[in-house]
Amino acid sequence: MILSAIIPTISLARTDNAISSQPLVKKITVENAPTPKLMQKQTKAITPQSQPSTQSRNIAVASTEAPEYHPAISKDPVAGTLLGAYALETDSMNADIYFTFSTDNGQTWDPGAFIQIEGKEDYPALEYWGRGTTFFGTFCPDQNDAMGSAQYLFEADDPTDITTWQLISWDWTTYNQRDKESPDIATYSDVGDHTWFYGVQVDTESSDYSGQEGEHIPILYFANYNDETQGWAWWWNNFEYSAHTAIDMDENNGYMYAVWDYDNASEPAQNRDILLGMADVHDWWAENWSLNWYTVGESNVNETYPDIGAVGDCIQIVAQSDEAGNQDIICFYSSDGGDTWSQSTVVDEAADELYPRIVSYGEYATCTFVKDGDLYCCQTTDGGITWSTPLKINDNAGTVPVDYRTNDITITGDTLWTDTRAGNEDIYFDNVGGQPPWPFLEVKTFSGGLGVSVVLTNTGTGPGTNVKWELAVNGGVLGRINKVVNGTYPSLAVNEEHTEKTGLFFGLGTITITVTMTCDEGDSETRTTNGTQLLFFTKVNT
Ligand SMILES: [Ca+2]
Ligand SMILES: [Ca+2]
Ligand SMILES: [Ca+2]
Ligand SMILES: [Ca+2]
Repeated sequence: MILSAIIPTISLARTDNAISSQPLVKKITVENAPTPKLMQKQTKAITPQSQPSTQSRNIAVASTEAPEYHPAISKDPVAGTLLGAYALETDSMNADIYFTFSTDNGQTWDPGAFIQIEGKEDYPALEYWGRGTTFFGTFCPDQNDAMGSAQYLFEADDPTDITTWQLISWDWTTYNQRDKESPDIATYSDVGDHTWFYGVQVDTESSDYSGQEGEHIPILYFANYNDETQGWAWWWNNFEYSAHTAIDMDENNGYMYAVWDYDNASEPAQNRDILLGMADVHDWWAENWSLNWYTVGESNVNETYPDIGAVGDCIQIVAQSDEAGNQDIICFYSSDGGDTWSQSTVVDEAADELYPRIVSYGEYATCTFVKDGDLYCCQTTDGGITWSTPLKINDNAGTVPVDYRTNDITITGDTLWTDTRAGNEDIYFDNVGGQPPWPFLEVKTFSGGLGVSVVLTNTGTGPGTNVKWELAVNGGVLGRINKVVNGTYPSLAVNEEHTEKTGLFFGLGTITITVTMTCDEGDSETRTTNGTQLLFFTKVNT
């Protein structure tokens, strides 16, 4: 069934609920906010290894006799490469994190590599960086690995070339940290030459650091923007008994949104709430330690197991709710970068719907959850207000472990999950549909000569409609060069190319060449370059 409880956005209050007159979202003022602590990084080796692979409609990605579980997946939307990770338990004392990749949309998976560390690593998380072919990841250390304080950063500059993979780590026992639980990572790539600024990791851990002690408290990690050998850790003992973190970064503006469920001790009637931290990570580059905290949730309801997606100021938080006496999936959503929030229901049948995960692509988002041993997905196309009827992903009924982080999903619907159909836990893949085909307008080349010419194209996954373009040349001595040509393509197919020219013009001096493209689907492109005009001849800087 489809479910949509649309709550008015203006007051932030659930006006339909007589029990609660409290606002849904409340700002938290933190006295004596902590500052981050700095630590040198270390590196570890990665061991290549082989693994078998078989195929069906649901595709087996990793299916040894050993238990494989807690998969993560991310996609490079330009190259189309999928990178996956999962934990493999070799015995009761050891599990390792395995990484695998696919260059054919998940039909076949490379043996990849695993990271050999003593003890049981768990809960990998992966994210495409947003630029080039780079991915970053992390995972939870063993509880004896630096007392469970070890922070790991996996980096794959090219996911298809294991020799480019590396593992960086930090040992936070210097600051008496311990007992990390289940980390997540969000990436950000608009960082100029500071390419080691991967983004932000979040986790829950405990601290014995004098004056900043706490049990099960939120912690954020990020690179030192000014020194690639260092990283920061920033823990918040104001929020004890937090759990189940997730983070996403709005790639359009560098805002990060992190969530935990936590014990709202200051207001016991709230039961558990969602703790939401929002920050502009650009501030941190200047060591301007700014992070705004909010609680999200209702009185007399436990909101738990949150996940979050954010793109283009559209944010969706999905979580479990026990308001109806069983577990349902709810969504808190915002379309203005977190200024105002509303609540909707994703699914609320009588059975327990558990462990939601979400991937957001603006107004569109895909949510998965587990029910009765099956994995389901549903979508919103209106920013979280309404949700489609859930579809079952696994072919065989009742084979998905009812377990936190038993699956992961990409924006294009590529899903990895744990499945026991063959008698033990294996990793399976399927595509459940996601972001619709989309144009990506691009200026392929600029060239000079007798006038300026450019090659315009669409490198996206779907055609662009009503593509308007303009090519403008300005400058010269006394600004006398001002040549503009423009036009419209009714449709621009994927990889279709057009060469557009200014034609001959006359002038002398430095020029600026600007190309703009727009289309009805909303994609736009502006590219600028400089050149020199020598009478009839144009030289373009490349
Ligand atoms: Ca291990
Ligand atoms: Ca609550
Ligand atoms: Ca339910
Ligand atoms: Ca297995």
